[in-house]
Amino acid sequence: MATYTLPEIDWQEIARLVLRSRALDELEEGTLTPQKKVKYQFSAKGHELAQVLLGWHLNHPHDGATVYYRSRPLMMTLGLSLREALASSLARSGSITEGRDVGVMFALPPRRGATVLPASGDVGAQYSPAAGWAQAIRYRSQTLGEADWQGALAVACGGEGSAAANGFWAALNIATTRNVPLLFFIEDNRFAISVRSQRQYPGGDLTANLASYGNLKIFTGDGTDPAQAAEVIRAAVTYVRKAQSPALLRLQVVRLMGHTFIDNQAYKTAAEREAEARRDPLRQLQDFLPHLDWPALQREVTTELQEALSEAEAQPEPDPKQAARHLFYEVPQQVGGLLPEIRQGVLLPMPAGSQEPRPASPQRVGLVEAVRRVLTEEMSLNPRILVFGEDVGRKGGVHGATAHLQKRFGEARVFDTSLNEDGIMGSATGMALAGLLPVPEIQFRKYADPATEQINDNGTMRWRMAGKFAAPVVLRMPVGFARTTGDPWHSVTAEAVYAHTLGWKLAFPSNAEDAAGLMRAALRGNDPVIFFEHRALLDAAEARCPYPGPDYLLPFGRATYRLRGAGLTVVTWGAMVYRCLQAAEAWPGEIDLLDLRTIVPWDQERVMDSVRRTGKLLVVHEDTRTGGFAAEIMAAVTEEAFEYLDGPPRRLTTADCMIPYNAALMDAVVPTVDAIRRAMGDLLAY
Ligand SMILES: Cc1ncc(C[n+]2csc(CCOP(=O)(O)OP(=O)(O)O)c2C)c(N)n1
Repeated sequence: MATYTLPEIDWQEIARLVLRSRALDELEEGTLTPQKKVKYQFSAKGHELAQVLLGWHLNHPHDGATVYYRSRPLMMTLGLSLREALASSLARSGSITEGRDVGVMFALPPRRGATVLPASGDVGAQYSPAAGWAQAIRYRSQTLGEADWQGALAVACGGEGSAAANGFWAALNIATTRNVPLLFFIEDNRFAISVRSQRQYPGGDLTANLASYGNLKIFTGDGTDPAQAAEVIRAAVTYVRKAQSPALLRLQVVRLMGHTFIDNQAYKTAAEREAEARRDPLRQLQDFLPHLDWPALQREVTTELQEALSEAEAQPEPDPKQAARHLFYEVPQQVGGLLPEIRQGVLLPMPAGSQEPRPASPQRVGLVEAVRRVLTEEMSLNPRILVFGEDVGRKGGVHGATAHLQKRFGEARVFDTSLNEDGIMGSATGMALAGLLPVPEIQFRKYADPATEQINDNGTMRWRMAGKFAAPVVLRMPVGFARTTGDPWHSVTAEAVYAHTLGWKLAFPSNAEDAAGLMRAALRGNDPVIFFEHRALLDAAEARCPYPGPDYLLPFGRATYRLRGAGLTVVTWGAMVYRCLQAAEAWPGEIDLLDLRTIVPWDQERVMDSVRRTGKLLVVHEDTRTGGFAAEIMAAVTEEAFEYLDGPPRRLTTADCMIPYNAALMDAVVPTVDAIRRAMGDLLAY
């Protein structure tokens, strides 16, 4: 642990930090919230001491912490100023999220030690990103040999209620199976809003239930008792640093106020509330430090707070014109992905690549082979890329996309995970925040369902943090029906769902050349990308192309013409490209066939150009009809090119049902060549 020394506890400073948090809560509860200047108030009263002591120990420059809405004392210990805290509560500029998120939803670049990863409003979602950060510590210190990462740890904070959520169990599984340095820091105040801990897990004591969990060291203590809290927090942090293995610390604390300001705690008895008040950690700290000049300290804090309030109130309101900015990369983020270290000169910039395919040989490769080659080439160039998921290691993936990668790059970079999509995606986010480039695989599109929360939170992160944080990840998943059959589970495409998921780019290549170019663009980009690999095309003859070379990069948002014609614009993507090509053989020279290639962003300009020439539009897709992406394209064409239309925009899609197993049933609902031909004929004749 070359870079790390265990800090001495400066109790006067601990007292100041506890008092600051207390005074801030009381200012909000007593004045700012009743005045409606603060809209949501989450009091940390009763949790402060435990959090301040934790923050005190997170002094390694590569520690990472995930927090929740009650974590402000921890944030202030890690360097959040009172002015920033107040500006955040008041939704002013100069706040952490520039008024975009609730005032206690924080993140912090490293100031006094730990980086704080962007908080999620989804209870339980904070855990697996911390497991990803912990894995990055392992990878950067051991595999990349970066000495300054040695001895770092990740910590994830949450209430006892959060430990009932899926996200907690996903992360517990990921952290313990990968055995990474993660401390679960559970602040147990016995209530999740009004629900008592006995309803969260049997007996209400998390640690009793976890006593025999493998690779998990358990610590417990009273988080309101200064001596005990300090000792157990120090022991837990030291254990995780030294063992580089997970631990869970359950601290019993009290929530002295309601869940939020408007919660009157009518569900607690008077005796319970009195008992909680007697355990107030501030009172216990005053008894523990009788020689401290508490009145003087209180005066200092009051003055500081008044000054901070004036400064925060003097901050302008955020500019409404900027409200929708930062969904995608436009300004370099301070934390996450490769870019911050490229800007610091630690990493070389990613090569620009060539937009011209330059095949070295006319030999054609399949789509999945193209993806594998790009991964191999980019992993050779960039040691920050990690590939993981179910069966991707020794087996090489159930579709073969990662075959031989583990042998070539080693188990630290290419590895199997537990069957845990929530944890796969969440840990990918944490790894990306710690400066890696994760390329997780989800085995089939449908099985990304359990990862939805983490996919959403990753996608919105850049916007939520006003451009300061981002976690670029390339998330690969096979989609669509197979060559000879379909079924409701393995054949889902549902790209419209991800088109509606904020902050993700979405690639849907129809052939090997496009797949290679888009995968390289994704890996050299600075935004999260969902990369669809169509099952019927993985090794299909029609999707095979000469490999376009190790530099080829196809920027997102460029549709391509597969056919040129003057009578009808057909827009499609994925496997439907080939059905449309076949159908169009009936109308030589008539069909302007556009393969969209990426759904987010989609090439509006080229679609409009084409419609302006042909006056007619047919959109064909494999996804279901209602709310499908065809509806978006038709709406845009109606808005932008209405006066050029010589007929109603039409769509041909899968019916609103799942993909059936029986081939005849499948043909009855998925657009077939015949159905496409009929639709083309109808529109041409219109
Ligand atoms: C996934 C999800 N479900 C429900 C909520 C609503 N909610 C917010 S806080 C909370 C209680 C959490 O309690 P606990 O984890 O014990 O933390 P505490 O507030 O007691 O510190 C609930 C149900 C949410 N934000 N996210």
